[in-house]
Amino acid sequence: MRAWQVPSVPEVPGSAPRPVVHDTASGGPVDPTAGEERAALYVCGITPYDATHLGHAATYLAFDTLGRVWRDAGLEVEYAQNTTDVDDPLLERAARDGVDWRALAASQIDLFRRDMEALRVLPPDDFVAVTGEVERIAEAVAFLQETGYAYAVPTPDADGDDLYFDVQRPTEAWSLGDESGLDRDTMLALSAERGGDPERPGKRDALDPLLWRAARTGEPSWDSAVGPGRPGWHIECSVIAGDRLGLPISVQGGGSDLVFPHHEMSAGHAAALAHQPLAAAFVHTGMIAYQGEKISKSLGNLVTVRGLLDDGADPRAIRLALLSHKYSDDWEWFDTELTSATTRLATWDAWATGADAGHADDADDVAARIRARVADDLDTPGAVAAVDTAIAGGTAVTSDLVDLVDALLGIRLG
Ligand code: 5CA
Ligand code: ZN
Repeated sequence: MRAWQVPSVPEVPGSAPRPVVHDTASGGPVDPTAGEERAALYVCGITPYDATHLGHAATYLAFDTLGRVWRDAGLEVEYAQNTTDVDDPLLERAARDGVDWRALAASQIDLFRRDMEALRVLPPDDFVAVTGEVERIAEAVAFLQETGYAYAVPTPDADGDDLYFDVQRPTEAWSLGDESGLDRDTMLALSAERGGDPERPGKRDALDPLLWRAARTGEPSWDSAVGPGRPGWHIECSVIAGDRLGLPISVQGGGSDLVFPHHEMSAGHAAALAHQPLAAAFVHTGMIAYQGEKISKSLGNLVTVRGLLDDGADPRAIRLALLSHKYSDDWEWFDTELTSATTRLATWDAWATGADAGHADDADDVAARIRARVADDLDTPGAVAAVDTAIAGGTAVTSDLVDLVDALLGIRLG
C-alpha cells in the first residue's frame, strides 16, 4: 500500500554512534544491530477507526528518531509497518456510525498519512494493510496447525472452528513470558483487557490467543487455507514482519500497551513458525495521557494532530513538544506543552537564521553532544537541551548544525 511522502533528510558530515535502546525482554540496554550493517524495524501500525492522536504521533516519532539515528550511524534501514484494517474495534465503530468498515479504514489511513507527512515522519518502506495479507497469514496458521501449535475450539455459531495458539507447546526460541517478563496473574488480567478471551471455554490454556476467527454472519471473511474467516491480531504482525523483513528483525516496536499480549504472542508465533526469535530488541514507548487518562480512541479524550494543526499549530512545534519528553516515559499532555515548544522553536529559528557554511569547533562539540544523546536510548530531551545550551552559551551556528537538527530531530530551522 502507498505510504506517504518522504521528507528530505540532509547528509551531515560525521556520524552518530550506533544507538543502544532499552529492550523490554532483557530489561536492559541493547544494540539491536550489533555486528550488522542493516537495521530492520517493524512498528505496529494504527487500527484505522479514528484520528491520529498525540499518543500515536509520539510513538511513531520515537521510532522515526531511531531510524534517523541508524541512518546517521551509517546503517541501511529497512522499515515495515502494518495497518490493522480489519479488527473488532474498527468493525464496531463502522457499525455504530452506519458506515462501511472499508470506507472508514481507508479514510482514517488517509488522515494518518497526512498527519505523518505534516510531522515529517519518515515513511516505512513497506506500509502493509492486513486485508492484503490474509492469504499469507492463513497459510501460516495452517502451518501452525500441521506442526501442532494451533488447535480448533468448537465454534457452533460460525462456519468452521476458531483456531488458537498453544502457548504451552515448547518452541526453541520462545516460551511464555520471555518478552514481557510478567507473572501469570498479570498476563491473565492484561489478556482480558486487551482483546484476549481468557474466559472462553474449550481452550487448552486461558492465555492461548486467537489465530483465526471462523466466519460469522455479518462479519468480513476470506476463503483461505484454514477455511473462511479472518486472522487474529498477533499472527498478523508476526507474519508481516517475517515476510517483509526476515527474522529475526532488529527491533519490534510499539507502545507499552502492546507488551502483553501483543508482542509476547507475536514473538511466540514467530518462534513457532520460523524457529527464530522475532526481534533482537522489543522497544516500547510510554503512554501519553490527557486530562488524567491515557489518550485513547476508546476513551474519547483525544488530542489529535489534525486538531492542533487546524488550530494553527506549527507542525514543527508539535514535533518538538513530543520530542521534549523521553520516549519511554508515561507523561501527560497539557495545552501548555505546545506553547512552550512554540516559544523554544522561535528561539531556535532566530539562532539558525545566522547560520553560515563556515566551521566552528564549538559547533562540532554541540553536534557530537546531540549525536551522543540520541544514540543513548533515544534521549531526545537531552538533544533538545544540548541545542538550548548551545544557544544560551552563544555557540556560533553553522549550516551543518542546522542540518544535523533536521537529520536527527526532523525539524528544519530558519
Ligand atoms: N493496530 C494495533 C497494533 S498492531 C494498534 O495498537 N493500533 S492503535 O491504533 O491502537 O495504536 C497504534 C500505536 O500507537 C501502537 O503502537 C500503540 O501502542 C500506540 N499508542 C496507542 N495509544 C497510545 C498512547 N496514549 N500513548 C502512546 N502510544 C500510544
Ligand atoms: Zn502489531
